[in-house]
Amino acid sequence: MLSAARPDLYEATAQGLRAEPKELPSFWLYDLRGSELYEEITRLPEYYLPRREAEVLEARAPEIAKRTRAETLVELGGGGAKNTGFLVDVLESLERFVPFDVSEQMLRSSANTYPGISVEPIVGDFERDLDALPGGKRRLIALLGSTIGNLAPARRARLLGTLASALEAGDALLLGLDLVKDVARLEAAYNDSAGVTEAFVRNALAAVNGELGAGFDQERFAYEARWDPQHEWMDIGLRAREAHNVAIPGLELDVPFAEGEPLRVEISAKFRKERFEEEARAAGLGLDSWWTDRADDFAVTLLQATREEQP
Ligand code: AVJ
Repeated sequence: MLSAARPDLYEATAQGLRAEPKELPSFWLYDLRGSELYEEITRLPEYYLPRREAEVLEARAPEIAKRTRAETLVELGGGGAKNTGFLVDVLESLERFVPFDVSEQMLRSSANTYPGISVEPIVGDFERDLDALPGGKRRLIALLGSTIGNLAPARRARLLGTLASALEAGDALLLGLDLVKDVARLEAAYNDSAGVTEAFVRNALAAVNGELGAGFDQERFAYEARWDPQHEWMDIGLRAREAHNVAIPGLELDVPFAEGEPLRVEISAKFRKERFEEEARAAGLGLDSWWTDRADDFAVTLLQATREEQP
């Protein structure tokens, strides 16, 4: 599975490095080391997301259970997101838990067992392999942690559309969305004082060096995570400290960087209710519920396919 995905990854990597501005697919962030660092991020005082989401899920799990009466819970890209536990505990009708992740390693390490519930992991990329979703009635598909914020708008629209067509009557989608807020708090969440987020992002360079024999020199890049007010996303990556070339033998590529040139490694979009509702509607999804924590930092939203002709 993974090796089948690599040619696409290499193609996307070459394409991103030739693009303007330059970009490295965020896939490179999540190797074993990256996943460990992400775990560490979720415990940082500045990184409020998982705690805010936990607050909402803990408070609303009974209501989610009542509204969905889910028999199958699918967790997309769940590696590291421990928050599904709140749902499993409360969904009385639950028979099956399906963690769905690109990383087999991640699936193995997070292979919780729950009494009376069959755990059926799927190794796959939720942007490509949703065909692999198991059938059955009353499925609840969860994409938590604001993971959807890593997708640029066109990719997000595509994913929401695919999910809308995958949902049958009685199924529901549960999304965790980080909300637009005070810029200082957003920037602090991605510029933590312990430097863990920087290490996490720099690890993407190390991963490309390791797998493609690339010559990224950490010293020649500075870490940068800043709020983009126009797109309302955090723009996260590295910036060349000086003009230089990076050889990538595995891609037969030599990448020139100008002094000060940015290399984006990920975006993390932040959401607003009205705009997201419109985005969902356009994809064929209707909002059933929208819950936030007391501070209005983070939203959890429950959606259903509308099955109406799109204009
Ligand atoms: C896992 C995508 C939700 O965007 O906040 C955390 C990844 N990157 N710190 C996010 C991340 C830097 C995270 N998500």
